[in-house]
Amino acid sequence: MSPSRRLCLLTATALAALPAAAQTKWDLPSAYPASNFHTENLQQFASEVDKASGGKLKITVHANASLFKAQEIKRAVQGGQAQLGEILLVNFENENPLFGADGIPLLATGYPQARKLAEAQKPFLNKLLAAQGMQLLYTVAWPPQGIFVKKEIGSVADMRGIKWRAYSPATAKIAELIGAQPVTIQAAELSQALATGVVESYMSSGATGYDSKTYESIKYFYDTQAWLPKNALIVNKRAFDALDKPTQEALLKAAAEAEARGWKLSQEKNDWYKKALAERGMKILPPSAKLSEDLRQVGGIMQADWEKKAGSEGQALLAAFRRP
Ligand code: PCA
Repeated sequence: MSPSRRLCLLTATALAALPAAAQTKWDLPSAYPASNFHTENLQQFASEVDKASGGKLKITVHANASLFKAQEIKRAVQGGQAQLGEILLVNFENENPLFGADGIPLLATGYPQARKLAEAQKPFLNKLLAAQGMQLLYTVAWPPQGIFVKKEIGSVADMRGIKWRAYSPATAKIAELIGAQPVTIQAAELSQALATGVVESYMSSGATGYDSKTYESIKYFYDTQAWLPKNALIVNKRAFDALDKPTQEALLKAAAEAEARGWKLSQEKNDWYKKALAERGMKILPPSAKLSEDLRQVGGIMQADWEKKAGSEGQALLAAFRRP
């Protein structure tokens, strides 16, 4: 065989082997239902990565905590059991208080402030995650958090003794401060906990109220707009580094677009979710002056606590947030 013909054959063999060898498959565990706006955003992100990488990177979204529980996703990404995953940042406040800056009641209310807090928090998250072998791809806020409760309330004293669902250390702390009984339950198990009476009240967004069919057992939602916690999409650094340069760029570009789209979706769907709850029989009410004042006091205690734990880095984060 002539050398040029041998080269030709080799090239043909190499090309034939290329599609299979060059395709990478990633798993993306998430903790919320497929119809939730965060998950829909992840799906779109995955299909855009597929397109932009020419089919080289295939990401499968595993919704509703079907692969890992909400609290386990971060460790799974760190250990490489999943190459990337969506986490709720405030769940990791006990590991480092900087993860929980967006869970402090009434520090940042409404979308413009939440955006500002996200920008202030980002460099700290980048650093924390890098030290753990991971990288931040994007963050998107949940809609503002309000109180789901079975009866009308005028102050936090009206919630004393009730069974309160917590999703994070901070929401458990609120229960403690108002004299309620906290039970930690991830979103994927909330509708069952409500139906069986394990919990009778909680703070979260209209989105989770809708996803968990809370209107079937609870009639009141107090729209306190107390904070906007964020989901974050994180990737294992080794998995990221193993991608070729164009695929890495495709991934980062799709992530930046998903971040912009996600914040917009969150804000647009906030009203949609509240309307959907009202149509299903819930009363959506503003908090009374006394209830607002009580929550402000709770927030003050929690912020002081957080500042003590977060030290000088916490101060730097708050200064960045307050910078005009
Ligand atoms: N929903 C999630 C976290 C914040 C929110 O709005 C939950 O309730 O678990």
